[in-house]
Amino acid sequence: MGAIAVCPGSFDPITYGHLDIIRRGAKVFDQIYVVVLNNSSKQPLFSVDERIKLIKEVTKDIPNVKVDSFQGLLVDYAKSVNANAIIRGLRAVSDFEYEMQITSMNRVLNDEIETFFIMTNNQYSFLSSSIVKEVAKYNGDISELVPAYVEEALKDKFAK
Ligand code: COD
Repeated sequence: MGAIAVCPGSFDPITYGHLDIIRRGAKVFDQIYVVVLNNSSKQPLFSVDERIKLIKEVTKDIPNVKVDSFQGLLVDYAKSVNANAIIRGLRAVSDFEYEMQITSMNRVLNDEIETFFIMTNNQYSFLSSSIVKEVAKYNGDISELVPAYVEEALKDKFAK
């Protein structure tokens, strides 16, 4: 069995920052499950099904990526797909405290699963789904921030 990793997130919606982490992770791990966690307290713009559709479309050229969703604890999902690694992206020092907290909690819950951090590509260090939504809402240019397919989905959402 190869090395299997889970790449969890809200992905509301997926951005070039996420995609960069997924692509780089896919070069190191044999199989990556990109999983939309469905129990966030945040009110999402896109439904879980819409987010999955967007992720599937923009990762369709990466053969060792599977897309899924889950409600519950990340470590339980990881166990269910035999993953022993979690991949997270790090943008800035401001991400560190939060990441440290969830990594430590996950280790308490299951110490067989190791978390790996991938440093953001400098060009995406400012990028988040929230920023993309904010700019898209006011018709700003987001073509450098998300794939064209996601850009269209955002335009449709805000046109309604
Ligand atoms: N560059 C690099 N990485 C990036 C960028 C960027 N521009 N943008 C986002 N990322 C990374 C983030 O750092 C993160 O690692 C990943 O991409 C996903 O980001 P988001 O914002 O879509 O998702 P989050 O951080 O809101 O996801 C949080 C989870 C849903 C994973 C977390 O809350 C969770 O595990 N929930 C399940 C419940 C659980 O198990 N709880 C116990 C542990 S506390």
